[in-house]
Amino acid sequence: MLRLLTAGESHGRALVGVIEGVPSNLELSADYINVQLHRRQQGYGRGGRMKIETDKVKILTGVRHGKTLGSPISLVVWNRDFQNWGSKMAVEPVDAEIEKIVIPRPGHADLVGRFKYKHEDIRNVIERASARETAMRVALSSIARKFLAELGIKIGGHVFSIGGAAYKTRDKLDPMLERMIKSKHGAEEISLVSDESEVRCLDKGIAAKMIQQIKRAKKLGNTLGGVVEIFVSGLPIGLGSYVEFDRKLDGQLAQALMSIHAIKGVEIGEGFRNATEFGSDVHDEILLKNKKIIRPTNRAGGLEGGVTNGQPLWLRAAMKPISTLMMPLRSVDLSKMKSVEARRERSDFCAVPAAGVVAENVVAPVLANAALEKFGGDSIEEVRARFEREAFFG
Ligand code: EPS
Repeated sequence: MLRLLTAGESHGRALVGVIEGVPSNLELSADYINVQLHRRQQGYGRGGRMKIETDKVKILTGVRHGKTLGSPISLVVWNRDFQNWGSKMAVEPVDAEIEKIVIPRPGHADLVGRFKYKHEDIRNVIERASARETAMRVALSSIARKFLAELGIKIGGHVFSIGGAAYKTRDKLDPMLERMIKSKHGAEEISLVSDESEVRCLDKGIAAKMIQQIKRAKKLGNTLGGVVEIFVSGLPIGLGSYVEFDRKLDGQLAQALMSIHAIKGVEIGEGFRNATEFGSDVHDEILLKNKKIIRPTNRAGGLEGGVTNGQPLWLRAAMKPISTLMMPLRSVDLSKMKSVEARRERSDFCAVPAAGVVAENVVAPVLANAALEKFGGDSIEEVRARFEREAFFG
C-alpha cells in the first residue's frame, strides 16, 4: 500500500516528499512529474509568486535507470524564493531582529495555529499552512497517477465555475464529457483540452466570464473561489468496499479532496442535487443490452456502496475564495489586543484552476491503493497480469 509524506515551508529551502509502496519496474522520470507540477502553476488569477518559481522535481531515491525499485521514492523541489527570504527563514538562530506577524487573517490557519502551537510569530503558521505544500503532494501523487495509467485508468478534470461564472445547465457539457471520456486518452482528454484555457474551462464563453470576474475581484482587492470537476475512466467494478466505514472509497476520496487547501465541499456525482429529487429520478437503472448490464445514467458518480461500479468516477470540489485579501477584513493585533485590519500579504486572487490540477492528482493515491488492495503485487508486471486477468468492467 502507498504511504505519502510531505515536508517543507513555503519560503523555506525546499519541499521534500516520500512515497512508499510503489511497485517496482514502473517507468518513471522527473519529466513525467514535472508536467503535473507545471500544470499546477498555471491559471489566470495567480499572484507574484508563480513568476518566481518554476517548479521542477529532483528524484533522490527509489528509481534506477528510469524504473522504480520498489523502495521508497524521495523527491525534492527547491524553493527559488528562499534566496529572497534570507535570515527570515534560516534554520539556525539569527542575531537580526525579525519582525513578528501578530495579526491573523480571517479564514487562514493564522489564529488557530498561533494558539495551538504556541507560536508568537504567525509566520511560523503561514509557512506550513500555505498551499505551496500542494506542489509536493502533486509531485508524489503523480507517481500514483502514472501507476494507474499503466492499468489504463486515466484522470482528467476541468473548472466548472469561478465566482458567479458557471455552466447554467449540463445539457451541452455532459455529452461533450462523455465523448472525451470515450476517446483514446480516456478521462485525461478532459485535462488535455481544458489546459488550453487560462481558467481550465471547456467553454470559451464561460471562460471569458470567469476571467472577467477574476479581473474585477483583483481590482477590488478581493478573491474568488469556484468548483472543479474530476473524472476517472477505466476503473473496474469493485475498487473500495462496503464492509467497513474506513474502507469505503467515497469516504477516502472525500478526505483526499477535502485536505486540499481551501476546499470546503465535496460532491460525488450529483450528490447535492440528488438530495432534492425523488429517488426514482436519482438512481441509475440497471438495464440489459445484448445480454450485458448497462447503466443509462451516472448520477451516482461511479460509486455505489463505496465501491466503483464500472462507470466513470465523477467528483466535484468547491474551493472557498483565498483568505488573503488586499481589501482586508477586521482582525485583532494579538500583541496589543487591539482591533485592526488583517494583514495584506502577497497571494493569489484565484487559484481554482490550480486546485483542479491538485484535485486530479490527489485522488490518484487513493485509487492506486484501492487497485493495489484488489490486484496487488510487488512489481508492475505482477499487478498488470492480475489486473488483466481479473479486472471486471461489467
Ligand atoms: C499562498 C500564498 C502565495 C501563493 C502560495 C499559497 O505564496 P506567497 O506567499 O509566496 O506569495 O502563491 O502558493 C504557492 C506558493 C504555490 O506553489 O501554490 C498561501 O498563503 O497559501
